[in-house]
Amino acid sequence: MTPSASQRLNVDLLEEKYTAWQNDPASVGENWAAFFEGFELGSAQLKRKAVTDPQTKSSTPAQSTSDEELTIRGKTGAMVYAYRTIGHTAAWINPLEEAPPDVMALDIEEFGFSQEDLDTPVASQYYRNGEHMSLRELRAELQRVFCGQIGFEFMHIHNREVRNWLRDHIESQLQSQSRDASAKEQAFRAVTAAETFERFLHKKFPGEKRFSLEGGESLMVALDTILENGPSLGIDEVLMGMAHRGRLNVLANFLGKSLKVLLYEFQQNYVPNLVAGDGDVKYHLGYESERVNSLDEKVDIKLSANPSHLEAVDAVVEGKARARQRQLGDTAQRKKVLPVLIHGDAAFAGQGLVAEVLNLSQLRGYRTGGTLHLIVNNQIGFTTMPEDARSSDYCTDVAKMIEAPVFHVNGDYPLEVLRATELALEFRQKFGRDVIIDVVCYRRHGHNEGDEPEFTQPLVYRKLKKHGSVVEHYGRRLQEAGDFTMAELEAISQEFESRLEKELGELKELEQSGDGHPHMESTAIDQPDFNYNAVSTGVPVDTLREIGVKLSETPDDFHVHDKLKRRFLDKRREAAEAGGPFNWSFAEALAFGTLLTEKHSVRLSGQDCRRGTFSQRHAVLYDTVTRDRYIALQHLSEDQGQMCVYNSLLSEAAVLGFDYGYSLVAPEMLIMWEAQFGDFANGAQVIIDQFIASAESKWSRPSRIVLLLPHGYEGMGPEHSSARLERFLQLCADQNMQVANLTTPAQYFHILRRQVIREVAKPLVLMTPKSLLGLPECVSTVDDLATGTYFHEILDDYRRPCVPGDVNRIVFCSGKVYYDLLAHRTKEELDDTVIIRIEQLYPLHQDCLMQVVGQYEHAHKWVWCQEEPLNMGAWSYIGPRLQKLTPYKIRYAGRDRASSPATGAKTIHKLEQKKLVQQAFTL
Ligand SMILES: Cc1ncc(C[n+]2csc(CCOP(=O)(O)OP(=O)(O)O)c2C)c(N)n1
Ligand SMILES: [Mg+2]
Repeated sequence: MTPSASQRLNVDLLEEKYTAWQNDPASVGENWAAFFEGFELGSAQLKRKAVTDPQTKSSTPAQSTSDEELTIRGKTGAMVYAYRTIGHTAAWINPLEEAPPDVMALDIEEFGFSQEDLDTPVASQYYRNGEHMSLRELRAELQRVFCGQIGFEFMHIHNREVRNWLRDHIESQLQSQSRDASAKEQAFRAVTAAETFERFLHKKFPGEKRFSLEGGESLMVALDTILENGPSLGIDEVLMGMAHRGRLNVLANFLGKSLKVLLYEFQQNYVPNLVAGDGDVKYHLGYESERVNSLDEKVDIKLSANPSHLEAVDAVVEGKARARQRQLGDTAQRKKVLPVLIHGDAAFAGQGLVAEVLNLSQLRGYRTGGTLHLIVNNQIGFTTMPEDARSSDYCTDVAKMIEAPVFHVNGDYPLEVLRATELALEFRQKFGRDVIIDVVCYRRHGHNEGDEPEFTQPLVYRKLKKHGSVVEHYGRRLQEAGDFTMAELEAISQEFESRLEKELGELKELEQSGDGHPHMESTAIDQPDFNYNAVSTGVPVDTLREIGVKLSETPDDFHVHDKLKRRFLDKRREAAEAGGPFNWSFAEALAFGTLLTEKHSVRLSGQDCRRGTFSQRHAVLYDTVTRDRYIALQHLSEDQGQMCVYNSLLSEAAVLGFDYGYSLVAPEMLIMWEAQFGDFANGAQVIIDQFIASAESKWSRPSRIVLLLPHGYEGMGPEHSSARLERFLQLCADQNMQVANLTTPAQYFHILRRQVIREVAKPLVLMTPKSLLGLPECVSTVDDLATGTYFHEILDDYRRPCVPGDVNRIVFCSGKVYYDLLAHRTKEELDDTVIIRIEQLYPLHQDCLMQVVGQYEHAHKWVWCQEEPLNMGAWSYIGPRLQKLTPYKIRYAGRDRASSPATGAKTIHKLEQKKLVQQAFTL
């Protein structure tokens, strides 16, 4: 069999390195050197074994006494290398195991040593600079470093500097493990506060869902370490995302949310103090606070509200962090704002969004300087055990795809969690990369407090009954080491319990005295009521010309592709100078350009959006000789806003989540996410349903995010026709967002500008065109964009073929089909029909619509025409609304009910399209 190209490459590389090492061991780096030393050792032993025992095929090295050709150094190097690489498999990271795993691959015999060698002095130039020690000492030391209560995974990292930095820090921490009494006490306080909080709630509100942290209390030590060490490492702000587990505990004990308020939320008669909307359950709410550490240093901590959908908040937190970094001017280093994501073991291993968000972490348009991931690995997901929840050994293995270091820590050892977090923080600040802390623990109760875990996990839970709490284990060790007395530790527990009792007592008094509810801190953002007031989005003609011309220019020494010069830039210049015609993409560029010169920054992200899926945008031009980039939108004026346009990774959910998060923090910017085709937006359905459509109602968090979704029937098949307009319309209520399907470049220009300029903030879902991008009739002129013009929710028929009183039929439509209808009417000279465009479907400007149709008092035939099948498109949304305005039955012209959005055959498409257009004028 011939080896594959990659295999050949690896073999070639190995040979090359091997030869180099034979000539000069120092020339290949220490890991390769250790590898070859071990390799020579093994192969020499096998050769020897084959000579003495030709029958045996075992690869286990024979017990050796002394071999001239095998150096002690070689064996030692191989052993050190093995501990660094797989030492974590022998670490005692599982608190539910009675002993650490016995890993044969780390037996000294594996490296050619025997038990008689234990007192032999050994050394490797790759460990402690060749320091000599007995084999017994070396083994003990390697065991302590790599097989204690932390399992370090870092040898998968390709970058030598990063890997060696980790190695040196992990190995040098050996000497610095001892902590002073105050650090020990602080860790004890953190786990005790967490345990007391849960036990108190358990006692006072039995059976109430709280998703107890019990078993995973050491999480609080990790958070505490961020607060303590963050400021000295340059961290000013922590943006957090987390799911249900331990959330109330984190709110109370890390973010400092008022205990009275938290306890109040548990009361039977609790009524939320909503600004507007429908609110959410207590364990989904966000919170923001400023915390001060023991050195009096401040850190802002913001926990994002999140939906039940596990891991969906990750992308949102990353986007928020990026926007904050921009606001703080920290875009070069990204050290000041730290994203912290807390995950469950089952969710981290199971949810695809995790991989997508990890994949964002080093990308130009999305990086946030590294995220600290904390896994509350309670070794269960609801009732599902790890063996049914993942195909990997560790729940964290997905993180290796970005070569993140992973520290697995035994959750019964708070000080080890402290150590892992210190290292993780230092690592993140140094390298700007993600790092994972896997706190291996257990879940004391059922999934929630109403669940009986013994139905499904009888053995684990029987074992857990005998397993003391984190506080008990840690407290016992502190006593045994003589650090604290039993009485001192009990006093700390008592202090927390008394505080909770006091808060609950005061709350009851407050209720009894009728003095009202405790003060509710809220992260809600209030905003003005929605209205249809026209927003002045027109721009002076001179400004449009000036910007238009700049958008057609490149620097003198820039080599533009010839076709782009002729067909794109030169045409733009002509249009800019002549006041039109402006096509869709030029109108878009003018909207961006005018906003930028008005000092609003603009961010556009999505797959291939720099060029544009349909080669229409060319926001970034590439030099044909050097591939240098030129972004004309960044060169409009001295003090303009910033134009950020990024091709994204091939994900919908993570990228839309990210941009949505960004939009929450940067309402002054125009933030857009573009789907390659609108169909693909359903890959981000969780972000659309759980955040974009409902976040204002649940959490009072407004957003101005824009979704650009190419949509329209052009015979491109089932997957490139529909952005599922019907789904967006179904999500609409309470003026939660705007959904529009436009027909002119000017309308596009105005709606984009309105999105930033308008006071009220609402997401905007835009069905965007494909064929209209190049349709000669689909153009606007400077008069349509000039001062005094604005966006029209409804477009009356300005090409009306007769006087209003003679109109018999009104065809209503939205989007691209307008041009098909117009062509048909012109061709067939159907001069008793007007075509009214509903440009913004939601919120529907009913007054405006009534005013328009009011002119056509003799029109008894009202038709809704759409390209989509009957069960899709806007019909089921708009039909009943139009019906309210007329006593005559609304007629439907469109495709028949269908399970797939569009046919795969172009010929059938054409026939269907012809039919629906004809129906609009004949039904
Ligand atoms: C996307 C999604 N699917 C399913 C659920 C239902 N669910 C809630 S918690 C849970 C188990 C989570 O396990 P894990 O991530 O290990 O967290 P733990 O509860 O153990 O802390 C499941 C399946 C959900 N919330 N989100
Ligand atoms: Mg779990």
